[in-house]
Parts: sequence; structure tokens; C-alpha cells
Amino acid sequence: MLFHLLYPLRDLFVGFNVVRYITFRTIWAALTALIISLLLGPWVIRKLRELQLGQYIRELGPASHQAKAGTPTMGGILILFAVTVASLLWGRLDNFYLWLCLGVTLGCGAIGFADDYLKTIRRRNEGGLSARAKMVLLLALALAAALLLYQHPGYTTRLSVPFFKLVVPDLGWGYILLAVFIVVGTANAVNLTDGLDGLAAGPVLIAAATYLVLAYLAGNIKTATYLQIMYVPGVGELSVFLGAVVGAVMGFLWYNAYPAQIFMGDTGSLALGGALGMVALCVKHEILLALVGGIFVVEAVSVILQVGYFKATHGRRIFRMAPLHHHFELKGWAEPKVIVRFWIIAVVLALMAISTLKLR
Ligand code: 57M
Repeated sequence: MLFHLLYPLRDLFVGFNVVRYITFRTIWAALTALIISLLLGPWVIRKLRELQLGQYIRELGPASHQAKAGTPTMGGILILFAVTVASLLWGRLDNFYLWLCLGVTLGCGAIGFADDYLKTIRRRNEGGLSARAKMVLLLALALAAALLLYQHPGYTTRLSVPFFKLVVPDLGWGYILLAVFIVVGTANAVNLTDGLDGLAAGPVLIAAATYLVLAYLAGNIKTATYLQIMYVPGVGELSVFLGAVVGAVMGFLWYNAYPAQIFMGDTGSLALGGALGMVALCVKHEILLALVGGIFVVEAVSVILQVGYFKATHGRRIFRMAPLHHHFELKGWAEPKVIVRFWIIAVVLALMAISTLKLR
């Protein structure tokens, strides 16, 4: 919004010219979102406590988790508010990709909110939306977003394959199916990862920062040509959106860091996962998300393997407990050790993903 207000006035005051630059607006989107979530955090925590929107803990889980009962959940509301205000303030409001990604984020957040809200008013962790209802809603939202992307002029259904700059298969209609899978899959994978303090927020922050760089590079014809990656006109504006995500999640992590004063709930985990999936599609680094978000992939695969093996063998397990973070907890690792080690791995994966731009 500030771009539209200030840029036309650059002849009156030359300093307003600075809002032209994506880099400047990205940094300020991050700082704005950070300040919003830092300042509003204590108020949101207090309000959620007053409304008794606290977490119910499964009895099945590691015993240490019972101590977390009553921690306010739905902290995703704080993240979503900060992301929305900062993106609208610093982003260009005539940009298709900005609205699409913000829309998917808020849509996934709304589905998560319905689930969290039902869980808390029914006062049970299993009392939210049914798994099927949640999946149908996510699929419908992702399909609508994929169709919008598909018909957008200048967007291609060619797929970038890491390491192979000449392999860009055109998936045509099939791209829509892939897009739906990526958005819904990422939303669910981040949701599964969100089981220890800061365990989802840290890797989301790292993945969003990585895609912030990728969006900038893909949206700039010079850098895209130089690196021989797909150029997507207008997608650089997603750097501003991702700056807002990084700032908002950083502010949230301030309170969600061990021992957490607040959880993001499905409101946050589905929204952030949906956002990452959608961004990866827009910037045309779809497959690379499996590496950038490798922590989420491994957590989701651990659940699929565990459940599959459990059913096939009538009760035997591969891991002590799935998702994978519970396995390490039950092996005796302290919670902060599991969390920080997962963060370190997320940083390594992000660096490897960025290095693939040169390995082509
Ligand atoms: C969400 N949510 C946390 C919080 C957070 C199929 C199955 C593997 C599904 C999986 C599942 O339901 N996962 C989805 C995981 C919950 O956190 C809330 O949920 C939000 C995210 N959706 O924001 O509101 C608990 O996680 C802990 N937490 C923290 N800090 C945080 O910052 O400590 C969360 C955020 C919170 C808190 O304790 O209450 C969750 O885990 O419920 N199911 C599981 O994860 C279960 N696994 C399981 O049943 N495994 C079996 C199977 C698959 C055969 C096995 O391996 O034997 C475990 N979940 C828990 N305990 N909590 C079972 C044990």
C-alpha cells in the first residue's frame, strides 16, 4: 500500500523513490511483522488464556507433554495478523502472486482455526474437524488456487527439475494435480511437525527465508537469465510476502521457544504449510521444496511408514513413536536438543537447496 501512496510523490520528495525496491520493502515487511507479533504476543497469550483456549494433551504421548496442558493454542492468529498487515502495507496491491499466496495462507488458516476452535470448545484434542472434513476443505482450497495459477497469463505448467536445467517437462493439466498435492501435502507435513516447542516455527522460518531469495532471483530477469532458472514476471513481489512471514514467525518464536508460552495450533501450522507450498509453485521451484522443507518431508514419511508398518504387522513399530521427533524424545533426548538439532538440519538443507542453483 505504501508503494502506491508514496511512489507517485517521489518528485515532491526524492526519498520516496526507495519504496520502488523489493529489497527495501522486504526488509521493512519483515521488521513490521516482527514488531507486530512481538508487541501483540503478550496480549494474545493473555486473551487466549482468559478465553480458556488452551491445549488439551493426548494421554498417549510422551509423559513430559502432560506438563504443557493449558498452554494457549491458536497462536497462528498472531502470525496471520502480522503477515497480512505487513504484506498489505509493503506489498504491491496490483500483484497477482501476492494476493494468491496471502489468500491460500488465510484460507488454510481458517480451516485450521475451525479445527482448533472445535477442539477447545469440545475440550478434547481429538474433538476438532474430522480428518476427512479437513482434507476435503484443504483440497477444495488448493484446487481453486491451482486453477487460478493455471489460467494466469505468463505462468507456465513446465516443471523445474533440480540439477537439470534442460529438463523442463510440460505437465499441462497434470500440473494442477501436482499443485494440489504440493499445497495440501506441505500443509499437513508442517502440521505433523508442530509437536515440540518451536519445532515447526524454526524450519518454516528457514524455508521461508530460502524461498524469499528464490522469489527475488526468479522475479528478476537478469538474475533468472544468469542462473538459467525460470523467469516468472511479478513473482519477485513474493519476497515481500515472505519477508512478512519470516518476521511474523520470528516474533511468534520469541514466545513459542522452549518452554513455550503459546502454540500456533492448526491455525498456524496449516497456514504456514499452505503458504510454503503455494510459494514454491509460484516461484517455479516446486520439487526443490522437498529439500528446503526436508524436515517436514521426513516427519510426514515417518508417520506414513509407522502407520503402514503398524497395520501390516498388527501392532509392531519402526520408530518408538511417530512423528519422528517423538522417537528421539522417547530415546531420552531432551526436548530442546531435538528442536535445535532439527533446526540445524533445516539450515543445512536450505544451504544445499540454494547451492543447486549453481549445480545445473
Ligand atoms: C498435530 N499436534 C500435536 C498444538 C500445535 C497420524 C498421526 C501420526 C497424527 C499425529 C497428529 O495428530 N499430528 C498433528 C500434532 C499437539 O500440538 C497441537 O497441535 C498443533 C499443530 N497441529 O500447534 O496446538 C501437541 O504437540 C505438543 N506441542 C509442543 N510445542 C509446540 O510448539 O510441545 C505442539 C506445539 C501439543 C504439545 O504436546 O499438545 C500432537 O502431537 O498432538 N499424531 C501424533 O502425533 C501422535 N502419534 C501417534 O499416535 N503415533 C503412533 C502411530 C502413528 C502408530 C505411534 O507412533 O505409535 C502423537 N501425538 C502426541 N502424543 N502428542 C502421540 C503421542
